[in-house]
Amino acid sequence: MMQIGSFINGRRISRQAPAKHLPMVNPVDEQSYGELIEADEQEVGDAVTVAKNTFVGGIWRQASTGERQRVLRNIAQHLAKHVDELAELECTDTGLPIQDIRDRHIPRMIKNFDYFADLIGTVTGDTIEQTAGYLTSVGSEPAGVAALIAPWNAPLALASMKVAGALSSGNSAVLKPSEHTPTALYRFVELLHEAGLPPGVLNLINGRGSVTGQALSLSQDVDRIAFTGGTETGRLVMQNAAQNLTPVMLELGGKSANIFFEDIDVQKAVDAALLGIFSNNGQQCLAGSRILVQKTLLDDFLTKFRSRCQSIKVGDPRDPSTEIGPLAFRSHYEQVLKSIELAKTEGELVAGGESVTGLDTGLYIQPTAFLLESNRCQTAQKEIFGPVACIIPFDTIDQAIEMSNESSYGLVAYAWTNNLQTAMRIKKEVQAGTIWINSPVMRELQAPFGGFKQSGVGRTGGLEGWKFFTETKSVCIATSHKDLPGIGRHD
Ligand code: TXE
Repeated sequence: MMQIGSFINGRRISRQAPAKHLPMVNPVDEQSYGELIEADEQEVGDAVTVAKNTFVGGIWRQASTGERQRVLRNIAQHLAKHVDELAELECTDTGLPIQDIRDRHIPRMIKNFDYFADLIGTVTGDTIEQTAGYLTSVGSEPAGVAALIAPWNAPLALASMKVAGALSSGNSAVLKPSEHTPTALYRFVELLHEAGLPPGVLNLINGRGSVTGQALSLSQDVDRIAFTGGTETGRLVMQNAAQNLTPVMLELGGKSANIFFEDIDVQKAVDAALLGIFSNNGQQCLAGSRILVQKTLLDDFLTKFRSRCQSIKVGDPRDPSTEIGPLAFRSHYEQVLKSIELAKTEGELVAGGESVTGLDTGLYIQPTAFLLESNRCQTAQKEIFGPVACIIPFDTIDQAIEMSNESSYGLVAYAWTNNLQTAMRIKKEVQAGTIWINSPVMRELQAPFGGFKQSGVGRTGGLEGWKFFTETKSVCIATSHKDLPGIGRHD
């Protein structure tokens, strides 16, 4: 049986002390395919210490930019040789459709390393000479040890962005995957070492958030915490970080508006709405989970949306034709079913509304949608993180903007219109970190990603995301002789 524990200082750790063993479960059949050996506080401390010592030792921190670029590019090439293996592990862990993993997640993972390799070749500092006789240089340095806490909904794609971002400037790191999805990231870390990453630079610990994640986020030797996950957990991580005043970057949940104006072709609207809510099994922070439809378009939209929901292929994620796989793990699946029951009391069922019958095993839920009268009910306000859409009608652009913003979240928004003025108002007035207009999700690598309001703190990716893992240093040099006041010298 496969066993996964920590990977510290370039080596698999086989724990001697008694440890908690957690089953690793495939959401397709709920069978255990291995055991996760949880890192306790002591082992978390060991990983952080190794990361810190490696940082201080300088093997990576002091490597030239060219050397770090070479390793990062080697990593990208090496990962590209292991697509099949990584895709299968990720599919077993998460239940995400394998085709999606191959087409979207893995290419993104590879590009993250090439992108940050390129970026560090362009970073420059400033010199300031406004005061005569002085030259001040302003530059950035790696911050130290980065704690990288990853989620379960897209482990490779999301963790690799943090890893590549943190390592590119010379930091060391400790990565903690979600306890629900550890295997692909374990192999990923091994592959990075095979590609030439020096031991001790990236260390991996595994276990539950309440044990392993908690110890990591409370560690005094951690200099940055980058977290992706739920808003409630994010709040906890920020509280932990506050103990040591450790800067945090939090990428949290969303309940994003996907707005359809009446001038858009209804077929296109249905395509875009389905893609926005049902990609990634509905488990994505950037889901367009509130579908706002202008009333004049509504009847036609609902008819077509309902019939398309019924023909979506839900099933085994290993089948390349599957469009929606099982939810990632049982407690989450049960939570989503609970949200569906609540929605039945708040809105009108448009499609789905049940777990899938006819499949012998697996955590499958029908593609589900509700028509809601109000944007204020719980179903419209709470992130469900499954294949469950809310459809809410509106009359005017003012109402659409107001509803989009009437949310504690502000991660992304989508809008579909052929009217330039409408598009420009959305761009200006919708409160979200990223807005896609007439566009499916397209994560430009240079563009920072993150949320307004309770969708997060800071930005991941791009130059802004990269800077999070650095400290800014100003160094002032006197360029001419300076007479000093000579305190206490009275001759
Ligand atoms: O994720 P958690 P959960 C949302 C989504 C979902 C909800 C809850 O709505 O239903 O969050 O998901 C680690 N200290 N998203 O509870 O707990 C944990 O081990 C340090 C949105 O399953 O946020 C895992 O590695 N770490 C989302 C990571 O945090 C802790 C992605 C995320 O898990 C910790 C996932 C602690 N005290 C869920 N407790 C997105 N933004 O894409 C847990 N963790």
